[in-house]
Amino acid sequence: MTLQSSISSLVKQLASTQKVTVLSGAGISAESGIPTFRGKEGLWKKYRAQDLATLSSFMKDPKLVWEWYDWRRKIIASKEPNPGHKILAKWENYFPSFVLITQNVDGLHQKAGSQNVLELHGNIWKLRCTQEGTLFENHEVPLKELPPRCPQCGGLLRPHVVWFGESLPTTTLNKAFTESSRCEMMFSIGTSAVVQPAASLPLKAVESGAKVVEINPVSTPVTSYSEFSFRGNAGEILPQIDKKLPSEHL
Ligand code: BV8
Repeated sequence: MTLQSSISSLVKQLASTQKVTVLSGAGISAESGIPTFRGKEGLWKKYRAQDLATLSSFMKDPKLVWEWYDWRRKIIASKEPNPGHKILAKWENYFPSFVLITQNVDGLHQKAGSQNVLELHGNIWKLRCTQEGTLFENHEVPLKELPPRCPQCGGLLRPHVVWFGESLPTTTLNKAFTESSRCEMMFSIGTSAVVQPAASLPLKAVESGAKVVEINPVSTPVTSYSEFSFRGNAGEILPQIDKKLPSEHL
């Protein structure tokens, strides 16, 4: 099947699909110029992302971990959403039921106009007091001091993200599983599908009778049970799908 015939076949099904759920990963922000988590560009100095994104790394050297987040915030602040983010923002109002679940912490889906985003792993623009749990929205680039201190109690602030070995926000995770089990079509976009429990969401969808659509330049554990698996960039494939959709959903 050619790419265009696969897209036409998908669009035929999408035109009558009421409930769509999307799981996005770092790959959807790649075309905005943001390094993915496991790609070679995901390295910072000589460290691997997954080695820095842990509570133990933070407790051992909060300044080092904050230098890494400050570096990421600087990159993200200078980038814009790409067509992939924008199509998903448009689909939020196109499909009768549309839920966007992201593993990303960059906030680009919201910047593209997505209103209700389930952020499984938190948000890099929020800081949390390690003493009192107070949350602060902070867009300073660069941060004035590293590590930043709580303006209320002087305690250490941490990024409001979920590190490896930490539990995901319960309400958000439960909603993500519920929406994955009740959708008719689940898109897995730009994720290597290795990080749990997020990576189980497409499987949950297919076990509940949904069809899975993957968009990724390479195959992943999701590929084997996808109805459609597009080997390409999200910023190119999503607009091609959108272009073929009827202007109004049935
Ligand atoms: C937890 C926030 C309970 C920080 C991140 C089984 C069950 C439960 C837990 C585990 C389990 N097995 C192992 C675990 C532990 C661990 C885990 O999953 N480890 C893996 C690596 C084996 N999970 C956890 O620790 C989770 N916690 O389960 O709590 C618990 C509690 C105590 C003890 C045990 C369990 C917490 C996980 C959250 C970690 N935090 N981020 C930060 O960002 O700084 S995860 C990090 O990985 C990012 O959020 C990232 O989004 C996420 C997933 O990665 P991807 O998004 O997929 O990105 P990646 O770079 O890997 O891939 C990019 C893809 O895009 C590639 O496939 C590429 O081909 C593609 N691509 C590239 N360009 C494009 C593209 N696609 C489309 N278009 C393009 N242009």
